Amino acid sequence: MERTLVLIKPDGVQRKLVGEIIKKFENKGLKIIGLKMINISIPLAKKLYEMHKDKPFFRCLIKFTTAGPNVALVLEGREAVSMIRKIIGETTPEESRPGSIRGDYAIHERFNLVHSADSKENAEREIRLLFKPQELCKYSQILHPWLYGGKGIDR
Ligand code: FUP
Repeated sequence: MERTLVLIKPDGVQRKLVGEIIKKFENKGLKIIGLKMINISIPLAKKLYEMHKDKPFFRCLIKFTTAGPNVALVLEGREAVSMIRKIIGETTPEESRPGSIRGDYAIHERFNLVHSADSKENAEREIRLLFKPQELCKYSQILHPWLYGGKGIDR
């Protein structure tokens, strides 16, 4: 099953939207396999966003990412990377559809509450940056067949 990295950014924590945001992922059927609150150091923030290092907003982005605690999650599910990008919405809040996290709760492109990896490769890279292997939990969920089908339900 595909997995990906999500960060609830410092604005999400300060605005008390952590529960609301996690609820969206859980309601969709995604499984939480890693979860922690972290202060991201400046060097780690620079690694996380290294693809943006030449952008004019890089310095402000690093300052913002390190301005307060983040909540990091590893979520697992079918097509997790693209499903989660849809749930989050577009980078620019005005282009994000109502119903998406940024569409409903964000008003500025930097203070857009949530980050999620944009490809499977980046998801694995970001998971490695933020979680130790032993911090990820393997477990089965009783709901699984009601989300994906299984013996006794559709076969
Ligand atoms: P996304 O994948 O939607 O999180 O967006 P990007 O990877 O393009 O950008 C990463 C972060 O850079 C955004 F979440 C917010 C920040 N950013 C700015 O601060 N200003 C901009 O003009 C664009 C992005």
